[in-house]
Amino acid sequence: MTMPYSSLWRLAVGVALLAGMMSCGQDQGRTTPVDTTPPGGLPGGPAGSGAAVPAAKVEMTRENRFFPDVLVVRPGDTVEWSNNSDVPHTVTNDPASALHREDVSGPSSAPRFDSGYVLPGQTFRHRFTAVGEYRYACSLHEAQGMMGRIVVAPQVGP
Ligand SMILES: [Cu+2]
Repeated sequence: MTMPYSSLWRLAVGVALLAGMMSCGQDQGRTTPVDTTPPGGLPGGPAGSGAAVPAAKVEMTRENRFFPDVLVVRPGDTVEWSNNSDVPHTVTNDPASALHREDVSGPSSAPRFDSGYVLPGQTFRHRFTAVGEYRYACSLHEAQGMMGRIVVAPQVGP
């Protein structure tokens, strides 16, 4: 009697996949070419539902780079930076903490942010509300060109 069980299992997997595809489809309307969900879904899933689920992710790499270094998001989106290297990095948008104040910028209406040290394996999140361009740097590797940009684009279309 193994046939009924395996058929049921196959059906369950099919339904799960279909549900996953449908939930992705609900997000149409945004043009951001960023899909941070790895194939097969998030192992473990994001902890703490209700907290801002990051709309996009930036990796802090072993090469002392932000990847991607330019990211387009929508107002209200949360971006998560994750340190996937072996050394600390920072996400610095505050000219007071940057090596060169001209390396960082943001809309005048938006408060500046600074992660402080993000240790290997740790993450930092920031929610962007004001439309505009935010330039930031890693204060530890700014001289090596570890800089990035978040562009918060207004919602357009239906
Ligand atoms: Cu760094």
